Amino acid sequence: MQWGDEAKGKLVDLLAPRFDCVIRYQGGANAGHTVVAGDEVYKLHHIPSGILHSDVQNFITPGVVINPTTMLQEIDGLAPRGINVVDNLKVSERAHLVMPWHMIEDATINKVSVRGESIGTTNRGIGPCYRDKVGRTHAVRMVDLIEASRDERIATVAEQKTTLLQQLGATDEELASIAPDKMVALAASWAERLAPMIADTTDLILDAAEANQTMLFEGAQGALLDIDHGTYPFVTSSNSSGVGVCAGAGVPPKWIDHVLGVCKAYSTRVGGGPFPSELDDETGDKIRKLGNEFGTTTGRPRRCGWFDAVAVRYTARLSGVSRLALMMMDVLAHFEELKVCVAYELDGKEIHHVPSHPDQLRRCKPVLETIPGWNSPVDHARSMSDFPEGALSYVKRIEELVGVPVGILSVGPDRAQTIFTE
Ligand code: 2SA
Ligand code: MG
Repeated sequence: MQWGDEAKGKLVDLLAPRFDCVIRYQGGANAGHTVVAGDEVYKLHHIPSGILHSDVQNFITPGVVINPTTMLQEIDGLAPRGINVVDNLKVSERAHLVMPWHMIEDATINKVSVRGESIGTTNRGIGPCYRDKVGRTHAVRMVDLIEASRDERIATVAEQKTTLLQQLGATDEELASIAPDKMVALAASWAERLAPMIADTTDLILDAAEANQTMLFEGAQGALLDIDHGTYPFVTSSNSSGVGVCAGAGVPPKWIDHVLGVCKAYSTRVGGGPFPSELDDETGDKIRKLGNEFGTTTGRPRRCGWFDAVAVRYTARLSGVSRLALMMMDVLAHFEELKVCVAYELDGKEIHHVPSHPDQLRRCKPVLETIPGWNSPVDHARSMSDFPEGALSYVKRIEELVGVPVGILSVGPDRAQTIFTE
């Protein structure tokens, strides 16, 4: 519901046993989903967070971009921990591949200042891969790996990319690393290992839906990073809000009957872009420390701020959210007072929407409402009656401001630290 890192991975893992399928529909290895199971901590990037449950079928669908090298590393890291990915994951033939040249391009993009600020991408080749997907001429898809024309296709694109990257100022070393013969060999090695997982996921998912199987769609990044509806251009390159499910996974809207909006009890943002409720002070540092707010993929410190009800009300409406999951409540347990952003002041006027121009959003000053802190730990809470009155008032105020009831509260990374409100 925000700018990512709301602890979606924890919830997907927790809810997965109630579903037949868990499905990733957008993004790629820029995602960092942390799942804690007992003493084990899993950091997932490509692999859906349903993978820890052996009777759940996981899918990576056409809207996702895949770096096979890092996906195979992830699979190899899970195998010794007893997680059998190959038998429980299907990867779409239609999904696009993040190629080594996309990583080089991304590093170039990150040096470019857009409207006075760098986007601050994760350097995982995401933007350049989606750009090639939309551009069509230089794209490589999963299905290309298992077709007879593979070597020719890869060599042709590698040559074209070498010319393009030369113009972009890539170094000789970078260009040598994407030499056509190297890329052809790499693609062949990927094909060998990925072949058992490559499938027409669109067909499989439609079959499953028609057979009344249940599905959980796992978003990555956050709704405010959505390419069409987020804080453009400081966004990721996919539809990371709820509206991305149908296009990315290949399911008609009629199959979606419940949307759970995952948000933190405060706000964070990693990378560039305006952030009206940001706390560039000791309070922000305190949230970062208590919440361990550092990027799962890149380790970057996350920017921290108060809960932004203007932004979350927008994304809740956009994604059709029926229940909120309010995460990281434990992090707010040690404050005398808390604030919530209830409106923005833009050029002397109070507004209640997220402006579309980054300069306007940058000029927005948060209108803050002060709420007394409850100042006592809640990480032990296992039912609603374990929460102090102040914490419940905070939750109630967020429900009012966002206009959606809270269905789940989370007070720590452990599966047991999750409270269902009804
Ligand atoms: P990109 O790499 O092209 O998708 O970057 C574009 C913007 O999207 C942001 N973005 C993210 N924001 C929060 N969490 C993400 N995943 C990782 C995590 C990030 C990390 O879970 O911590 O480790 O740094 C994620 N992925 C992309 C990114 O910061 C840019 O603002
Ligand atoms: Mg994350």
